[in-house]
Amino acid sequence: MCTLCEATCGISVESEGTKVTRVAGDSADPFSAGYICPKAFGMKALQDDPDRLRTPLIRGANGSFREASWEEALDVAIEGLDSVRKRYGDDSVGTYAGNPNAHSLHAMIYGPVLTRALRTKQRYSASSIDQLPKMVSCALLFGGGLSVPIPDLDRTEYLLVLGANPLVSNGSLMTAPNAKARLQGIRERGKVVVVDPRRSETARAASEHLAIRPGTDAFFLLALVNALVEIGLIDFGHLEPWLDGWSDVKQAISGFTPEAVAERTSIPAETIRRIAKEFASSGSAACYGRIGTTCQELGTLASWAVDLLNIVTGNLDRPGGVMFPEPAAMRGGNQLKVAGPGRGARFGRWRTSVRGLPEAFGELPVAALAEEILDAPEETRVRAMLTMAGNPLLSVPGSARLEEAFERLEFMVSVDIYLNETTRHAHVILPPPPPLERESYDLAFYQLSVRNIVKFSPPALPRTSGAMDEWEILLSLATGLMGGRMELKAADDFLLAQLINQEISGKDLRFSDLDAQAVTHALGAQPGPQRVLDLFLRLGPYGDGFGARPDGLSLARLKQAEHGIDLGPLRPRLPEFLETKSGKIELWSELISNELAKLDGRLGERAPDLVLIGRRQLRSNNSWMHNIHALVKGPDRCTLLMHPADAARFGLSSGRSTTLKTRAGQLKATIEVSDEVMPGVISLPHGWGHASEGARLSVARERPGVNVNVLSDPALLDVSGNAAFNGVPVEILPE
Ligand SMILES: Nc1nc2c(c(=O)[nH]1)N[C@H]1C(S)=C(S)[C@@H](COP(=O)(O)OP(=O)(O)OC[C@H]3O[C@@H](n4cnc5c(=O)[nH]c(N)nc54)[C@H](O)[C@@H]3O)O[C@H]1N2
Ligand SMILES: Nc1nc2c(c(=O)[nH]1)N[C@H]1C(S)=C(S)[C@@H](COP(=O)(O)OP(=O)(O)OC[C@H]3O[C@@H](n4cnc5c(=O)[nH]c(N)nc54)[C@H](O)[C@@H]3O)O[C@H]1N2
Ligand code: SF4
Ligand SMILES: [Mo]
Repeated sequence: MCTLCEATCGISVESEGTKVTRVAGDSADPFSAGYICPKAFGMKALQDDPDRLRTPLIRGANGSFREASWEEALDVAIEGLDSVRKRYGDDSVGTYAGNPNAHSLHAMIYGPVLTRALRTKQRYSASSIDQLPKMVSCALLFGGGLSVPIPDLDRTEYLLVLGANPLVSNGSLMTAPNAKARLQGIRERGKVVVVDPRRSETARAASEHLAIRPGTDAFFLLALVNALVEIGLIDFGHLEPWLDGWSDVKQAISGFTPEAVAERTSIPAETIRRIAKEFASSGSAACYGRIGTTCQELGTLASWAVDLLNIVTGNLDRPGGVMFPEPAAMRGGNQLKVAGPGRGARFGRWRTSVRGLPEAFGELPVAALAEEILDAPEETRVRAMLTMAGNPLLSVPGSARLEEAFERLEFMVSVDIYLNETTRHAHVILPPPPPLERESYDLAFYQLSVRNIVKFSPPALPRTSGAMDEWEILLSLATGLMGGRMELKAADDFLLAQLINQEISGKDLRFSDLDAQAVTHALGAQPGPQRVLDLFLRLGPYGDGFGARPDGLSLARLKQAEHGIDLGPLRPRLPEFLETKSGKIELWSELISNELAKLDGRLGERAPDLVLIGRRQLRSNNSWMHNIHALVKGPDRCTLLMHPADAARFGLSSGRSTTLKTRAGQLKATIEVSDEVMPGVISLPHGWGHASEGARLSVARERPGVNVNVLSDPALLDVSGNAAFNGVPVEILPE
């Protein structure tokens, strides 16, 4: 399984000894059927990359790194973090978990163990620069942040896409290998409409593209709902008995008519009316929004409005609409829910000390990290950081300030495979093996998949001798920080015993008669992530229940299915996915009411003259695959797209560079004039800017590009605390 993005494509890896000779698509994979994208070949290049770290590094007093033994590096890391914590308290150590954690079985299980060991409230992750608004809106509507409805891509007759480019990203919050073919299938059955300020690759392959002004998706979506009210096409269908709050919503949104929002969105009223009618009268329809709708100032409201449209047309939780996957192994989320009222959503249990931004799902918004290091009062200041598989210095808004902040840290540890823009600030870097040297199972993304799937990949290659596995690194740090390094097998046995108790005494009473000792025995003595996965699978919805259902799933059985097992299309799950206090779908809430008031205030506002949005590229993977020659060769891709009319008014042309300025910073970018973007909108990809002194990225350095997040403004946030990368007002400075 390729672990580079959410699509989870099956790959076949051929090797001679420890050398990969070939990577190809696995045509027997029941989900991806042989499909791969160019990044999959990067798995081999990543394995071979001489710059990839293979031994721990310790930074000396002169600032340069030296290789160290695992024992020494772990001791220095633990001692350094512990000493800051002893001097200033638990919250003086911050943690940041980046995107690749979600793709690692090891990190998914042992990362949280390490974070808990630190006992800090200063926890950050890439969630708050990504999907947090969708999690908040799902928590409000359904009670759980991971209860995200997924488009039933293979059955829907009408797909309305806002701010997503699955032909390039390969799908996100929508695990769907070969999105291109699946979208083509929808076009053959019906229609695909893409709403995006840029005529993206997906827009070009769609039936229709609507260019929308950045940040105005909530206006557009609510106007669609209003148009349906007006023509009498609201039809909740099977959802009717489960809805709460529609009359409040209906009243609060009534001002956002197609006419009222047309100019603001730049989509004509008659087009809005037509799309509304098409969506509601289609046999089935799914509305789907991604980065363009989450990473904007009204991200939570836009994400909520996406599902409002699905709900008022009866398309939630039915085939061809948006549905809730039922993963084989994943604690929490959609799995093994018991119908009945739940605890509902709670946010803001603690706050950042400078801006008072609320906690959500146990984490704080990472756009606040720089000030928590630089400006917080002495007593609450962050003085040390632990980063795990993250590159915040290229990924988080306000990079210049964050750089200054990281320079100020007293101590820093990074678990990472590269010495890059972020990890160069660390005192100790601990590199896990590359993906092909470890087993994988996607605990996160089958929670978000367009079909129910299970796949397990054993390590494709033997682990390099002397290397430590990712789980061993994380658990060693955790035990060290909990009171002293412990023998790993004993620590893992202890952890497993805790998990077994949680699982069999959980709210699902199906397993309450299981005996913990028998379960422990059945899972075997070999420590590590595999027996934890086995526990999850066996107690999961398809599991063998340790004997209760003899033909059910276990890891041993899954291993026999080399290419994975297709568990079938998504099935309706109402009401078992509901965890709201009322036990219903709660359409109305205080947060939504406040956001609607905000939206109302913006209706009459003039749009900024020029705004910045982002874009992804097929051969790029956020910030960290740019050291692979095959993926970066060719012309410079870090270009600023600008509409010909804007180029003319600023006197600019392709190939020239210009200085851009925002409230957060300024930088020079190379122009690419193109009518792909709408007038008044410019686009720059993220993840570039590899010119940092001291990073060990010899290939990336040759085509450094520029770091767009110098321009992104840490003050532009959605109500969830998520960064608004899209719709940032920009000025072009005269040369
Ligand atoms: N302007 C702008 N900024 C954005 C975005 C945008 O659209 N526009 N998108 C945002 C989004 S959606 C995301 S998810 C974030 C990503 O933000 P981050 O997660 O901070 O950054 P990545 O580029 O994914 O960096 C991954 C890091 O993990 C390391 N790594 C890779 N594989 C492994 C592994 O197996 N184990 C370990 N321990 N380390 C590994 C890499 O060397 C790298 O340092 O960026 C966000 N930033
Ligand atoms: N090749 C590749 N694949 C990736 C990644 C990668 O870096 N490279 N990153 C992975 C990650 S971490 C993620 S989160 C996913 C993201 O997956 P996607 O969200 O599908 O990817 P993006 O390219 O960020 O698409 C966002 C789209 O939103 C548009 N947009 C910008 N502002 C607005 C707006 O205000 N309204 C609307 N309607 N549209 C807007 C942009 O023009 C862009 O086309 O991709 C994943 N897959
Ligand atoms: S789409 Fe590409 S990067 Fe994503 S899993 Fe498939 S092969 Fe890997
Ligand atoms: Mo992401």
